[in-house]
Amino acid sequence: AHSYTKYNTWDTIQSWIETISSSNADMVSQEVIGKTYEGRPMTVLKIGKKSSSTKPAIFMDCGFHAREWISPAFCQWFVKEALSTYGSDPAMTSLLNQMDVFVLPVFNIDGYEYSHKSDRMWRKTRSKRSGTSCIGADPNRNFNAGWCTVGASSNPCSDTYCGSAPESEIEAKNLADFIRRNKSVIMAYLTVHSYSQLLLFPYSYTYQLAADHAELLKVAKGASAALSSLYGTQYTSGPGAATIYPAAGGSDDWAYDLGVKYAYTFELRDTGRYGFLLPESQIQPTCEETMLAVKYIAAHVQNNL
Ligand code: 0X9
Ligand code: ZN
Ligand code: ZN
Repeated sequence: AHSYTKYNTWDTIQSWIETISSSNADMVSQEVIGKTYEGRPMTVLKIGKKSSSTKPAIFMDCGFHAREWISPAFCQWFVKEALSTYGSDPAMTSLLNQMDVFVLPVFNIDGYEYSHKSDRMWRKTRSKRSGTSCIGADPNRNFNAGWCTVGASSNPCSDTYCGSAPESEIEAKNLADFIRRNKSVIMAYLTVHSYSQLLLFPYSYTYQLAADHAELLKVAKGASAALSSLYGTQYTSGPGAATIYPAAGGSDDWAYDLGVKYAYTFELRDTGRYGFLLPESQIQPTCEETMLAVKYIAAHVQNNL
């Protein structure tokens, strides 16, 4: 059965998507943005008060990397929290009245499933290619942002394989197509990973500072402070290249260069004690503190529409 404090399997998440949509039909709509390599539907949930005019939006995805299980857990938590606090929490109410939040609960569904069934430490997609028995590409090296120039491998057997071309992975193409299609309304792009307790923003494919560096840093610092106010969890924020490592082909850099100014990558708990194997007992505190950071960013975006 589905639980917000457990790591749910894809089947459970898929039925949760149906249930949460039908029981909140006034606030939630679904769009299948395409299928994964193995044919699973990638469903984006649009959360917000229905409106006759088109609303500006925030896009958030989880589950890029298969083994980062806390990430899909956060997207599920976010949807629950958004729906259950709309109407009582003034910030959430105002946000969802004025904006929509697009949530893709699991981006790399095939990999997520594989990490449950076969290899807990799987990272990549599950696509096959000719000439090698190695499977998958790193979806966060597969976007068209300095593609495969740094911090990525052209070896299909590597965990950071950039793929045969930008958007060679169907999941990356589906997401990029959705964002291109909705470019005029998407004001922020949030992508949730683990672990290291970082809040990163462009660039990662170069050490050059983003044109909006000062604002991105200020908002990241504010969001990190909001996050730590709950349990004292410390986050470091900064541009990806200088803060974690240079790595090209990421979705954050790609979205930013497309024109989505507020492009952030979260690296959730912890700093390495459990790493990707974060105990289920930490799902609730991790999600509650991360909500504060996401809401901080959302409020800033809302104030700058
Ligand atoms: O390497 C990554 O893709 C991310 N770290 S992880 O441990 N979750 O794999 C960091 C992504 C930072 N952004 C870019 N490299 N564009
Ligand atoms: Zn990751
Ligand atoms: Zn809560």
